[in-house]
Amino acid sequence: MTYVLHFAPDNASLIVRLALDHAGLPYQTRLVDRAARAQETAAYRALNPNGLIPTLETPHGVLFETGAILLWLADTHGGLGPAPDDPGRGNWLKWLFFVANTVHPALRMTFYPDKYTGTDRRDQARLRQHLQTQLADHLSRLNDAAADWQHNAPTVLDFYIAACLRWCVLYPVDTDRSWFDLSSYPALHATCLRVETLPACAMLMRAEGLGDTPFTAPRAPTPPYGSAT
Ligand SMILES: N[C@@H](CCC(=O)N[C@@H](CS)C(=O)NCC(=O)O)C(=O)O
Repeated sequence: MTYVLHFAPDNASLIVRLALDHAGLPYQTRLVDRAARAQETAAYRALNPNGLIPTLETPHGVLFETGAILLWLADTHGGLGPAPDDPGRGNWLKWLFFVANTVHPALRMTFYPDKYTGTDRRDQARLRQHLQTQLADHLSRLNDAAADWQHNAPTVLDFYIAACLRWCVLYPVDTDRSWFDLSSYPALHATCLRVETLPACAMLMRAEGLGDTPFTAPRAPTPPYGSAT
């Protein structure tokens, strides 16, 4: 059995796709049709009870949560991050968990504020503004700590960070996103550039219609099929 990646274009599944392609691992894909809210169906929830994307089917069971999938792939296959006995492993793990536990959830709340505050638009705007201030701070810290997590070879953490930064530029589509400027974070910009030049990124760009500069100068996706939101 090869892996099966349940994905939607420009969703967090793109990070797992990058990891699979970078490691040269065979996998199939299954589109989660977000336009039809397929992530909420009983069939999808049987795989991922949280109803979120991505999900990865493996010979050892179904995995969900982006950070867990990335760490599992890195540990299972190597070449995607420092091995458990690498002296740099601890510092790398700290920031991997920071991105998975703090940066990604904060972004998620800016994308779907209604799921956290309810339907009042002013509450949603207040939450979003507060989170964007926090995110700018989180990204500064991540930028300043690059020596801890940027390794000689790209790791799944580079993929995770590049995706989060892309989303800062593009989402939510109907709001002011001027709080974010990639050039303010030189180390994070370097990560975007590094990821963008990988063969795995060329595969991702084709598969999900992410344009020529998906991380350094993102544009709205034009996926061959499926929808991002
Ligand atoms: N903590 C989850 C978050 C994943 C997540 O927010 N996925 C988004 C797409 S990028 C999603 O499924 N959105 C659909 C929804 O919330 O209904 C993870 O890391 O896998």
